[in-house]
Amino acid sequence: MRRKIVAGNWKMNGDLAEMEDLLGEIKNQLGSVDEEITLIVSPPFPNLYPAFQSLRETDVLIAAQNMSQHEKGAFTGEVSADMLKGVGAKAVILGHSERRSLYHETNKDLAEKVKTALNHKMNIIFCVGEELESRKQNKQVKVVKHQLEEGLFHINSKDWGHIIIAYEPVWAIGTGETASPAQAQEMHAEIRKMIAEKFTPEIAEKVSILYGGSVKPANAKEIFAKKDVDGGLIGGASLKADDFLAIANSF
Ligand code: G2H
Repeated sequence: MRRKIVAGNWKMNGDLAEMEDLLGEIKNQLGSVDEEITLIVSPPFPNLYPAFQSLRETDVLIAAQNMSQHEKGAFTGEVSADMLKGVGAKAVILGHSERRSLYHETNKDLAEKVKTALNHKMNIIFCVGEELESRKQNKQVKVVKHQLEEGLFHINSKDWGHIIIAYEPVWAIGTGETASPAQAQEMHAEIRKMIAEKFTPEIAEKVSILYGGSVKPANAKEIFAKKDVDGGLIGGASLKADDFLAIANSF
């Protein structure tokens, strides 16, 4: 059985006090969430360690939102895998569309980051997704395949245990637009097929593939009900404890 995961991507939101409030509310309601569900939160860099301290007694995992491909040295403004692990991050989100579009991260950069993260035995939430133009031209599968082939498929079969994939159609991110459950299922099944063909059907069957893009309590249930959707990467709605946990309870 695949791991069911609900991951909050907090993006650049919340100062320390606001985060402590949010985590306090999340912790108060953790008892309502099925033990089978893995919860992940992704605070901005300065809040990783306080989040780690706050969540010590819980099973909630902490992910960073980005990571350098370099180990150390003259890379102003960058943060290394060792540093992230040192402050309690067990995972990192790589290839989010905001990193790809606003900070020009290429598939080649991501391939390097993936290598570094795996060298440090970090878990990776690897994001893929097409822009509206590609969807209109019905090229979404081709685009996602290219992102996976260039950015992720160089890994060894043994490393798949560290990988979670997030399918986030760019046109559905923070826009209020959501892919229909059928559109999400169709792409998730395609991604699983790509992994089965490049690696093995067994590996493909085990990888958790999350959907991301305007997931909220009102639509999570029908999206998560799809066979190849194993949870969500949640932006805006993860900033409210009630919404985040309602989504976690939507399987
Ligand atoms: C997509 C998603 C989280 P939102 O970026 O990664 O954000 O749920 O706000 O669309």
